[in-house]
Amino acid sequence: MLHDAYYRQLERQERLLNRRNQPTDFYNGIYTRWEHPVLTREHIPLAWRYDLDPKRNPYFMERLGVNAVMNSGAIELDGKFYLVARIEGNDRKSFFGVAESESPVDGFRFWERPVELPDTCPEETNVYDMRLTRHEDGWIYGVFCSESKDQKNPDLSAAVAAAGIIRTRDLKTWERLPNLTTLRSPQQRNVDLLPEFVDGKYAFFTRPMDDFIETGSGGGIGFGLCDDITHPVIDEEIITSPRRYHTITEAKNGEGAPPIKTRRGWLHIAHGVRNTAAGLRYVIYAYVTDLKEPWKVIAEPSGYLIAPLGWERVGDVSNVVFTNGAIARDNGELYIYYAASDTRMHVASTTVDRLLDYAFHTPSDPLRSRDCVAQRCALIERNLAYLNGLGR
Ligand code: BGC
Ligand code: BMA
Repeated sequence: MLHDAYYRQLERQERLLNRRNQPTDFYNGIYTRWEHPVLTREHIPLAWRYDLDPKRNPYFMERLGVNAVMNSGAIELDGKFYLVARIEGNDRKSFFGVAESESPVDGFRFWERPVELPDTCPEETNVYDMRLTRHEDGWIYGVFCSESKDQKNPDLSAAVAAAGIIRTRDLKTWERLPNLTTLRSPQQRNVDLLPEFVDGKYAFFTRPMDDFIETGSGGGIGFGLCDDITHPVIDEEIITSPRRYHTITEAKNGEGAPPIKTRRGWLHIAHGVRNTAAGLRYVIYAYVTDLKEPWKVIAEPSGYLIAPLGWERVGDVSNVVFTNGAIARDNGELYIYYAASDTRMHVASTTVDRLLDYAFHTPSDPLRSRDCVAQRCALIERNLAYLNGLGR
């Protein structure tokens, strides 16, 4: 006999998992925001949190609580949608779990067990934020952050971030490769693998950093090539999307979902960070790079694509939206999975065509108030002239 509370919790969870999602009335013409989060800690199977045996757990209490479900990699396989979520226990350690659905916007259910990464780094303390790339070499790669205590620094919080790499064909069996070595950057986070070879080499978007938190001299999102993915070393990194003073990327930026191949270029859905009196503010922005020379930015709309709105603003790390997974379907639909405030996963939907229109026709940032107001006045003048023309 299971505990009464088990049946009540199960029923509650089933209601949540079967709940249909619907678009909100948020409008900007660029994407649709959906009402309900696609994954929360309430989606975590009860068997991952409770001891179900009433003899061992007479009070039916959580033995291993889950604090948050966020920053998920995303992929479509054989018509089904998969999110490889970052699940953070009450103990602050993160791990990965695969959630599957027939629909891109609701119905996500975790598989029976979380992912057990091959343990190849004894010093590794925490893993998070997996980016999934279906590579033309036939593998699906997961690139994630592997974090360890900085043994050289006596500061208790000093840590080292590196890019861990695993690969799979079915999201079930994972082979772990050595962590990425970037010869010129001591630390890495937010690394994405491009789905195609460049000059016959594996191409990574990186985020050079001097330190665990501060990017320091790291000028923005980097790009580098590596010959052998089983011994991944990048010598030179060049900067693609730079950080800029008094923009949404001033403090940091980094790749989000792995770049999406489109007829006009590689579409990037990245994140930018600025510092404020209330702490770091994370927003999502988009840019496009050249198909043949993927390090060259060819469209750079100004400002953010998605910023925390309403209840998205509140959570464990408030004022954050963060993405590391999107699904571009063969029919042109595009689903951007983003976490709100390091707490839960949301989805926004659009199409690749719409985002390309956004990327190529949103003016770029002129960087000064004076020029920004001139840019806006030019829009207003064109609109007044247009409306006048209609009146005639
Ligand atoms: C956290 C990440 C965070 C990073 C930098 C890590 O310890 O787990 O969520 O992005 O620190 O602040
Ligand atoms: C980071 C990321 C994310 C997180 C964000 C906000 O640097 O790598 O894990 O969502 O900070 O805390």
